[in-house]
Amino acid sequence: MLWGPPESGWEAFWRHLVDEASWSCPIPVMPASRRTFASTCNRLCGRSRARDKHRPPFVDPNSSAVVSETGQQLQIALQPNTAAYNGVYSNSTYNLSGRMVQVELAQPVNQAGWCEDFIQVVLDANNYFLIDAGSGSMVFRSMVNGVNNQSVLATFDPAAEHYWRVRHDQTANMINFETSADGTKWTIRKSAAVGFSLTSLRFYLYAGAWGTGKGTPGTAKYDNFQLISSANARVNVALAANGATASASSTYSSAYPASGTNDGDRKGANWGNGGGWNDATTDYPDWLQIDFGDSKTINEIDVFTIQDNYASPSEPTMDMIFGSYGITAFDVQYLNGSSWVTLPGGSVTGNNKVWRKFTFSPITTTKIRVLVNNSLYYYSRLAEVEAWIPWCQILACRRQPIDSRSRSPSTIKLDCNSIVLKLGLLAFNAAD
Ligand SMILES: [Ca+2]
Ligand SMILES: [Ca+2]
Repeated sequence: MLWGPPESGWEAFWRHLVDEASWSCPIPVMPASRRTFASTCNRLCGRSRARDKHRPPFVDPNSSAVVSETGQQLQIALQPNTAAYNGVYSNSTYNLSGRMVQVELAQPVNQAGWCEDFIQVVLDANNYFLIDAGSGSMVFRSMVNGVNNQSVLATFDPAAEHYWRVRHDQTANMINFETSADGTKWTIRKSAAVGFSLTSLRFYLYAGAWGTGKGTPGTAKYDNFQLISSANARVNVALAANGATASASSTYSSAYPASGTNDGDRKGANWGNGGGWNDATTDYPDWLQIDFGDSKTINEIDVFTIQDNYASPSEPTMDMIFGSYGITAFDVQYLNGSSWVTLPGGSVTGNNKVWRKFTFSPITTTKIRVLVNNSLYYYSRLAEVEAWIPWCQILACRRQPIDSRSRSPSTIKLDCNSIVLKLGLLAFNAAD
């Protein structure tokens, strides 16, 4: 029987797309119109929801496709020669703004025909994003107000398209459909305008077969489902725009203010006119401090000193070196209670790099500083200081108990830097 009614957190319900024979609407004929199948389903989904707004579409415990969790993988085993769909979806809704949802397709169903794998990000039956692999090809679909905008990748390679994701690019306000062989390097397969509100979406993972099914349909295996921030959504808590304040041990004049180091410009443009900090003493140490204004958890600090061509600086790269005015020895520190502590690996000597990046296990603090022990040409000079929060601080990610009926209540894994929502927390249970 079905679990009822929806509860907070993740909980899976059986999702079953009814056998084609029981549909009242025309069923597309394999293979040319396979691509219209999901939209047909979703028309029916809308009808289903009209009966019970709390239920996802096609919740049906009688699907022959068997959903299970094995080794923290979601597995959906299709039955021979049978048209049936099944899977799981998030009971809670999530905000996709500035985020991306991704999954590893550890094993696709038989690609010889009739059978398909899906990830779907759903507002309602007429508004959703979908990635689908079936019959050896892939579909990337943006459905907005019932209008289908999709692209087809003619050849689905399970190794090359091993990871799938739907990513919201917040800067461009576009949805990107992407695939990856290794989960690191991604290829954009389709981009589409957002088209509907992203603030309250559900995630579906399912698989199935239509038509006559297949004699050996296989089993879909999904793993490493994640909802994480899009790359451009990281937060620099050192920015004045984010509430931080910069101060310094001394300032040469009002033309070289500490506030030049947390204005978002790494180059130090407008040097001598507010673009960066220059201290007032020819001895050391000096310090440049960033007060976050609140306690923040960070795992990366970036320090940018002045470029040789300070009158016409370019965007810094990790390889850019200086030989004229930059800081050559410094400690990157954070406030621990009332003491300044140097970060692991945060003590630098012999520096000639314009940009130094420091990454470390997350720390929580209210202030950081750069303690300058030496520099070229008499004074300490900094163009920018950044402090970045880890992914897990960006999401309002809740580690909450799994439904008590789950057989695997201990399989939640939250990785601090990526927030891995292991599929084991999808609390489906075949016995229910
Ligand atoms: Ca700056
Ligand atoms: Ca000094």
